Amino acid sequence: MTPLLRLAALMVAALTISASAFAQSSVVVNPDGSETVGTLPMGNLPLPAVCQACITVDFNDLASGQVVSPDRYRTQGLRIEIGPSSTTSGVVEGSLTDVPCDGTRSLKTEPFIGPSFLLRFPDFPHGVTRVSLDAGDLGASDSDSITVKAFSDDALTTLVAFDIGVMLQGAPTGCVRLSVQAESIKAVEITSDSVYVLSSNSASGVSSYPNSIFLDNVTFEPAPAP
Ligand SMILES: [Ca+2]
Ligand SMILES: [Ca+2]
Repeated sequence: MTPLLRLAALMVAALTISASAFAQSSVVVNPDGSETVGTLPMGNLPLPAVCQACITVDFNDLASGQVVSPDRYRTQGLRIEIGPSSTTSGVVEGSLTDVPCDGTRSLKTEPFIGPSFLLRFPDFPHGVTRVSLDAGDLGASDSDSITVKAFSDDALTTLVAFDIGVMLQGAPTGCVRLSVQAESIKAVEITSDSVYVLSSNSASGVSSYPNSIFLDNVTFEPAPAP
């Protein structure tokens, strides 16, 4: 076994342990440090970690399939765009049904597969210091390796923090809570490498569904003046 294969085998073993733990508990801390939050009855999801001056947008004001203009949540300091890592163009809209994170409305893109989410905080001159969010998918479906990247500039050239969460193929409906922290975050892109493996013995047995995730409970803390 080559070192790379051995590493891959170890990762699969760790993820398998994580998956079996998931089946027994609604909240699991994954090997990468993210938390897996199962679908819980409305109102039972733990609130985002308390922080002073935090602002949370829960998207519960949206109707099913309602298109979200980029500045809909601007009064709360949040702008939502389609991200540059998208594989197709699209729009952001309210989830249709069977929402995965806490039984409430979440965000999806239309089309569901392809467009990524980009969050900006244009009304805070020094950006925000932390962003947490819930991201996930309906089960049992593809695996979603979800990445949150935080940038210190509007042009997305300087990466200052990132977080990763994994939802395995076949995992039940659920979300991972991911968070990034830095002195000044101006923008956050959320992407997912999502694949469904029909046959691990054949490249043609792997289907890709990039960025096929739901998003909910975006929480952020405005940065103070330096
Ligand atoms: Ca919600
Ligand atoms: Ca997916």
